[in-house]
Amino acid sequence: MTTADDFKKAIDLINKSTSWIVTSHTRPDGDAVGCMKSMCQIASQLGKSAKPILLSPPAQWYEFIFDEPVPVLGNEVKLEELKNGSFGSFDLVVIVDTNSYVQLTEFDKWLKDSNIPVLVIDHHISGDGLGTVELVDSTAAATGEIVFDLLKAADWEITPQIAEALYIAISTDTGWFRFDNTDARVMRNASSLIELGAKPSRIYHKMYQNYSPARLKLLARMLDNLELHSDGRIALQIIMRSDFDATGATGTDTEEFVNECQRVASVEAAALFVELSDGGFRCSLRSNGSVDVRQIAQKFGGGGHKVAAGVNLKGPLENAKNNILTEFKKALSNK
Ligand SMILES: [Mn+2]
Repeated sequence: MTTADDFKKAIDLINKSTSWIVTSHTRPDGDAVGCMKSMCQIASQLGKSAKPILLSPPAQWYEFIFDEPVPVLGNEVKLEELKNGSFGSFDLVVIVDTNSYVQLTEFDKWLKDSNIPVLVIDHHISGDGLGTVELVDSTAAATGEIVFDLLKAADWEITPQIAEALYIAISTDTGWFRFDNTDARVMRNASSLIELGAKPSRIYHKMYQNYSPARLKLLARMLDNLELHSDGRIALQIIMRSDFDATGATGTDTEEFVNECQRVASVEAAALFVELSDGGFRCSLRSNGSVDVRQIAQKFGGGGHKVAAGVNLKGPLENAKNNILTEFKKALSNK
């Protein structure tokens, strides 16, 4: 939990700074980009400069959140430009929605060598302690809730733009208020953010009703290949490179697909395997609460939360599938 003292330290650190670089984890989700956007807004409101940088390309349906495209490290910005200062000089690093080196890809190479203070705002249980000051609250459903707490603690103005960004953060990390982490605090925060100017119908439309035809076709192929095991308690979903080729969809199009099979009543644990160009698989894990998928992900070098986690697995597919299926079966039989 975060204390009043933690917020005071964060506010002091912010007040002392003038120029921020703001980032989040690789494969940014709505919580990551929503918090990045709100921190950039706070900086400009306080008369400071803030440069956002992403560590991998965002899904297309998050692009509306930023006024202009955010540069991606390794694409528009090279590591060298961070190191030699041509991307900018900074006196504060703001990292939201992660506290782990592995989730920062190349950025960690710069971070480890820089002596700039770091403010971490995160809601994950595990972390590497990257921050000079850390606002870590694992009881928060989204990092957006902690940013909201910070704004209130500091008595900084919450503009409609900030309210919208924080609503995006909280609504996406709770699966639009459906997941197990949707509690009274989430609903209170959502309600306050609406009063502050967030427009749920606009946000929902921008984020959830803007599939490309290619993405819908990819979803259809994935559902067509759905595998159910253990009397339907386990669901495995698979997307191969050939599915991308056949539909024209891209990697970010698979976001949230892992949740689709949870429409089936019997499903307690689910996995989505997405084949990568190196023949390995990115595997997303979900649970209805009866299986701790973070433990399973950690066994293979991944991480996450109890009900949502991720891990990269070696191919071939049969190998990746068996690893997860065995762990799911073990966890269900221990129940
Ligand atoms: Mn999050």
